[in-house]
Amino acid sequence: MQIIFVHTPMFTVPVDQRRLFWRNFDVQYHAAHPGLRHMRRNMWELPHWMHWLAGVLVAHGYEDIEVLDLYTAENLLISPGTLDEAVMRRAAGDHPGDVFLFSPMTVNLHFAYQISRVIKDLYPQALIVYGGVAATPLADQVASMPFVDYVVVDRGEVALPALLGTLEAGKDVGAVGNLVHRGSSAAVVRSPHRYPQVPAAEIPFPKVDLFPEDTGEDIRYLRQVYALGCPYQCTFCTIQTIGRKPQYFSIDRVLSEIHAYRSRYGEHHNIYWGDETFTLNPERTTALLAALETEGDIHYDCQTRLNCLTDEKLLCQLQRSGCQWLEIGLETGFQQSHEQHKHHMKLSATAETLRKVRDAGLAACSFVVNGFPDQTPDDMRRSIDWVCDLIDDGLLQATYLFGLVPYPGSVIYESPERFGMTLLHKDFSRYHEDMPPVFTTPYSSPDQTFDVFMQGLDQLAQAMGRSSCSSGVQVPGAPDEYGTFWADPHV
Ligand code: B12
Ligand code: SF4
Repeated sequence: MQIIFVHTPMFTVPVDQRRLFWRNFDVQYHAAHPGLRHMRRNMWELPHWMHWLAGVLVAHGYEDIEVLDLYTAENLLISPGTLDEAVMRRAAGDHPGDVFLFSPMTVNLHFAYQISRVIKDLYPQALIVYGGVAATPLADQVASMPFVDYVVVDRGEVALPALLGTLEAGKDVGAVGNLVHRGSSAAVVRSPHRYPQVPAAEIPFPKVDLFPEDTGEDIRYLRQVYALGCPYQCTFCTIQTIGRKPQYFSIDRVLSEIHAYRSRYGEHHNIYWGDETFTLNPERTTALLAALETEGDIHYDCQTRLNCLTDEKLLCQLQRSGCQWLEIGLETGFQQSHEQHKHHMKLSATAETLRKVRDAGLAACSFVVNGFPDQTPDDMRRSIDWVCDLIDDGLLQATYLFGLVPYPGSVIYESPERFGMTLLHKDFSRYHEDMPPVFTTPYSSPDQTFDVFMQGLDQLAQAMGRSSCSSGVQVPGAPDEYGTFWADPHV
C-alpha cells in the first residue's frame, strides 16, 4: 500500500502592517539566536504529525511512505485563498498513491479540500483520509465531502493502522474505532468505538527520514515534544486531540529523537519544545534540564505560562541548559478576560515575573490576542499599550499579536453565547487570525476590533524596533544579517 502524507500549505493573507511587525520581530529573534541561518524556502518546521504517524505506520509494517509537499511548492498560490490547479496536478502527478493523508488546521481546510479534489480526479481509486485538530470537531462536515473517504477523529496512533489494515484486508470498516465516513446510504456514519489514548512510552519512534536531508535548509528549528497535553482549559484553545493530562516521554527517548533529527537535517538546528507548558511540572522539567545541561550543545526555545515561571532556580537552570527564547502566553492585559478565558491567570505578577526571567538572562516573547469578547475597543487598546510598555521596559524582547478566532473545537466556538459572542458565519476560510473577527459582541463590532488590531501591529512593530536586546547580543542592522523571511506574509 502506497501511503502519501500531504503537507497542506498555510493560508497567509497580505497585511501591510505585518511587514514591519515581522521584520522587527525577526531582528529580535535573530539577536537572541546567534548564528541562526536563513531559511532557503519557508517551511518553518517539519510537519510533526507526519513523522509521528509515519513512525506508527512503520511499526505496523508499512514501508511505502512518501510526502507530497505543497507547503513549499512554488507558484501555488494564485490569489489569497486560491491554489493553482495546474501546479497541484503536477505535484500530485509525481506522487501516485493508494492512500492520501491530510491534517489541515481550520484556516487551511479549504486548501486541503482544493488539493483533495485534484487528487480524487487524478486517482479516483485512491482513498483520502483526514484527521487532526480541524477534522476532529468538524468530522461530520468533512466526511460529507465527496472527495473525502474517511475522517479519523482524536488521536491517530491506533485508528490509522486499524483503518489501513481493515481496508487492505478488504474487511468492513464498521469495527474500526474513531472513524467517521459516508456509509452506504451516503449519510455520515460515526463509529461508536473509541480507542484509549496510547501512553507516550508506547508511541513508536518517529520516522525521521520522511524528507530529503536538505530540507534542513528550509526549517528554522526542530520541534521536539517532552510532554504531550495541557491541563488548562483556555476557552479559545483547541488541543483536545492531544489530551488534557500531560504525558511525558522518557528523557532518553527525547534525546535520541533530537540526535536523529539533527543528524539528518543539520547539527546546527535549535530545538523548539512542542510542550504547551514546558515548565508545568518542576520535577520533570528539572530532570530534563539537567540532561540538556550535560549534553551541552542543545539550544532551545520553549513556551509556558506566567504562573509556571516563578522559581528563580528553575529560570537559571533554563538559561544554563540552553534556553534562548521563552514564549509566554500573556494573551491580554485585561484581568477580567483572564478570569473568563485563561484559567484565572493573575496579571499583577507579570512585571515581577518577567523581571526574574530577564535577570536570569532569558529572552522573553509574549503571545497576545486581540479582541476578547468582554472587551471594548478601549480595553483592547489599553492591553496593547500595556504590552508596548513591557517591551519598552526591557521586560519583553518581542511579542506576537493575533486576532481572536473561535476555532471549531474551542469552547468559544461551541458556546459563543456564553461569552456574549454572535458568530457571523461559518465560512472557515475567513477564520483567520489576520482577518476581521468572525463574531460580534455588545462591546465591539468586527470593524472596531480589527482597527485596534491594525493599530496594535503598528504600535508593537515600533516598540520591537526600539527594543534593545535583553541578552546583550547586538541587534543586527542589515537585512542580509537576519534574512528576509519577514518580507512575505506568513500567518
Ligand atoms: C506544529 C504546529 C504548527 C506548525 C506546523 C503545523 C503542521 N502542519 O505541521 C506551524 C508553526 C506552521 C503552525 C501554524 C499555525 N498554527 Co499551529 N500548531 C502546531 C502545534 C503546536 C503542534 C501540532 C503537532 O504537530 N502536534 C503533535 C501531533 C502528533 O498532534 P496532532 O497534530 O494533533 O496529531 C494527532 C491527532 O490529531 C491525529 N492526527 C492528526 N492529523 C492526522 C491526520 C490523519 C490522516 C490521521 C489519521 C490522524 C491525524 O493523530 C496524531 C497522533 O495522535 C499545535 C498545538 C498542538 N499541540 O497540537 C498548534 C495548532 C495546531 N496550531 C494552531 C493554530 C491556530 C495555528 C496558526 C493559525 C497560528 C497563527 N496564529 O499563526 C498557524 C496557521 C497559520 C496559517 N495561516 O495557516 C491551533 C489549531 C487551531 C485549529 N483548530 O485550527 C493549534 C491546535 C494550537 C492551539 N493551541 O489551538 N502550527
Ligand atoms: S492556550 Fe495554552 S495553556 Fe491554555 S489550554 Fe491551550 S495549550 Fe493549555
